[in-house]
Amino acid sequence: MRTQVGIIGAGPAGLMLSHLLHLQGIESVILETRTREEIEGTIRAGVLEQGTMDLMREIGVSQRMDREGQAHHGVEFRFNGKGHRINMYELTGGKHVMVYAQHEVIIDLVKARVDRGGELIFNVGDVSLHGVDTDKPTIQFRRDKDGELEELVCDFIAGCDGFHGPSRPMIPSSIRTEYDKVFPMGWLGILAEAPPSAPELIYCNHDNGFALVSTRSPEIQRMYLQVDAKDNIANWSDDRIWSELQTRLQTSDGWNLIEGPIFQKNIVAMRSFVCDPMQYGRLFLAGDAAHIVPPTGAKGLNLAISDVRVLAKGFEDFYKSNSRDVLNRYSEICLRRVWKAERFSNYMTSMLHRFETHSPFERRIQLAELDYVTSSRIGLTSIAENYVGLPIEW
Ligand code: RFL
Ligand code: PHB
Repeated sequence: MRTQVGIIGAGPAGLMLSHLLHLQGIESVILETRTREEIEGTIRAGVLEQGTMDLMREIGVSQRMDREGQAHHGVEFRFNGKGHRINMYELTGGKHVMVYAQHEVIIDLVKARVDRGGELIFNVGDVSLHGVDTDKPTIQFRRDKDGELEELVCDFIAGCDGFHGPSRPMIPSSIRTEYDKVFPMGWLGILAEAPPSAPELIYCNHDNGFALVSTRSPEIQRMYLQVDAKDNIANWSDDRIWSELQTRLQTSDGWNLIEGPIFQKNIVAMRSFVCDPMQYGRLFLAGDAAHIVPPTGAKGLNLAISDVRVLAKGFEDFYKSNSRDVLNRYSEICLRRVWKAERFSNYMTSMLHRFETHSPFERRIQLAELDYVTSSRIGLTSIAENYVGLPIEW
């Protein structure tokens, strides 16, 4: 088998890249270890930046997002039992975010690829990369996990295979620097059947730890609680979760958190990670394969999308004008934006969570930081500008 761009992984990065390439008349094949049902059912991110939303519209995959997604013009920071609204729309000159779940984006992108005859091979096994520093890199794999070993010959390979995929280790360790920070806390996330308790997301700092109120639809709500990274979900009964959410989110103005049956709960670890460079020979990494952010800034999925935007442009220039300029600078262009998203995610995480190691002095500094950013126009604008998403600087 042969193709122009072999894509490993059908997450947001791989699917979006394949669709962008298709629109430019460039062929690709996606190889994915999981089944279509699995990728379409995995609950992850929820917030799309303005740029991600604009791109979905530009490429004709936004019908359901525009119908079912929720445009949010503001976000609340809550601390000391009081809410402070950040009016992103006004502060950024009309930009906002869209609350639309990642698995819905996946469903829309898979459909767009399948409807246009795109080649997506699900449920593959034994995926390995070969000759990434030659002109004809190849990917070996088995269909249905244990079929015959097959080979996909490519001009380029896009490693969109997430944090644990086989692509990143193909960049020789002698030229690869990995920057890593593991946080001592995790997020316990729930999905509950209940009406929304608030019109916008609430990021809450409390003495007991962070809490986040998000949403999925008028009937389904998504909430998170800071827990210890080593905590076990078995320690968290539904009653304990609600009681802790109620405590952390309580205000003095009569605001009410609406409870309902919890039908999904899990704990996710929090880390920051960056791989530099994001390319080697004819291999290009995109999304979580190259970098991870803690979820506090809602940036992971959006970074995956901005990476493949740059990569698609690089391939377009290569095939249409034989120019390698963007491809050569791929890593440099992406990392500039990636590091700013790492900075913002790290900042939001530090400002909003409780750290065991904080002295009473550091705790007061944290609250002063929150007070400053929610009361100064410059502080507010900085949060708003980063939250709706920074531009790609070519
Ligand atoms: P993905 O989504 O991990 O997709 C990688 C795909 O590669 C496949 N794969 C392989 N395929 C073939 N061969 C192999 N050997 C393979 N190994 C792996 C995997 O099966 C998978 O399908 O990476 P991608 O495309 O880079 O997308 C990144 C995003 O998924 C991720 O950054 C976000 O989910 C992070 N994130 C959030 N991002 C946001 O922008 N906004 C949010 O609000 C937000 N909230 C979150 C989040 C992540 C969370 N978790 C679970 C870590 C909330 C949470 C709780
Ligand atoms: C979500 O709705 O899953 C969500 C929202 C905001 C975040 C992270 C996750 O910062």
